[in-house]
Amino acid sequence: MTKAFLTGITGQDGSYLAEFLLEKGYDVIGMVRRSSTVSFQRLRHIQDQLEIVQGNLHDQGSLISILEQYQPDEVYNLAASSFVPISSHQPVLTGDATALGVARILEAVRLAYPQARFYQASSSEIFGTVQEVPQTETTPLNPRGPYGIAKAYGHWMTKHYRQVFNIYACSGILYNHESPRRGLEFVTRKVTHGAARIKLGLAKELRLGNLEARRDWGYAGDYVKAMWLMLQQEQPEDFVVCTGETHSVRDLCESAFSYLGLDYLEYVVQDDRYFRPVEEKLLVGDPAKAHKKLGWKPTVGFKELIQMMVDYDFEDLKRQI
Ligand code: G4F
Repeated sequence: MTKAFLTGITGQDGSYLAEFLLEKGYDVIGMVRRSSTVSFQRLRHIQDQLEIVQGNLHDQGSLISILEQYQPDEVYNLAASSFVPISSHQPVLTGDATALGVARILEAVRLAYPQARFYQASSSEIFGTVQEVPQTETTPLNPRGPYGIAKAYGHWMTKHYRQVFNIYACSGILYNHESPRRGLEFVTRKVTHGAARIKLGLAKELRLGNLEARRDWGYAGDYVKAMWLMLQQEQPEDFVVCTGETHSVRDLCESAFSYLGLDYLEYVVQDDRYFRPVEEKLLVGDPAKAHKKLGWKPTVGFKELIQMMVDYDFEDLKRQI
């Protein structure tokens, strides 16, 4: 049986990837940090098929022992503190987990099981104030803010271990990817959940930041397939993974509210509290390399994605009333 080891298994991407790998017949081992409140909410339907191990990206020894014990064929490093604004309030913690955590897990691979193939969850945030539009795998990195800077470190370390230690290591430079399993603090889910609450009479308004901010939003279930494909190639390489299409937060509101028969202009309020001090503009990727070399293409478009999320939130909230 092919074995995969995942950090970040309890998150959105971890749950979709675990599901995908189980369907492929993998033995899936997921690392969780010990805490009194670990949430397995996204894994409940597959939890009995997973092997859950205690470990921590802050603890080098725990990573080495896991790699020694399980000798996984594939390692997916998905764990990170993923909400960008929080990283400005916790720059040291962000650096320790999202940057040094990558070095620690790569060291564990090198020392304990260098045959493993390694996937690093890189991010479009590494491009920061973009140096070209659209961004490709060769666009210079120019991150701003602790999150992007930490992800850029992880990105370069992955390249370093590939080039210097000959480890099959690659980074997926993923643009925003969403689903009904997205955290409520991210704008897509905040909007779909907020619109569903208003429709059900549970709220009267939705307070958001910059409605003109634009992002490339794809479906997380599609993006985990690209992660897996990256580890099935002959040579390890980095790939930009995105739809190549951007929409504004305003478009997002329009789609979600109109799907529920509502006019977003009557409910959405712009609130300074949710504006970012610096807004990344023109984050637009070119997925041509992933299309060509991986044969990967997104299957869920923007409107379909938003409708899927609204449907989920509406039904879920209705059940709770
Ligand atoms: O949903 P967001 O918080 O995602 P963001 O910051 O783009 O980061 C996500 O995608 C990155 C790239 O894949 C990942 F690296 C990262 O871990 C995370 O998954 O915000 C999206 C946009 C921003 O421009 C923000 O200013 O929405 C704008 N926005 C407007 N009003 C808001 C709000 N964002 C949030 N979270 N809340 C608002 O009220």
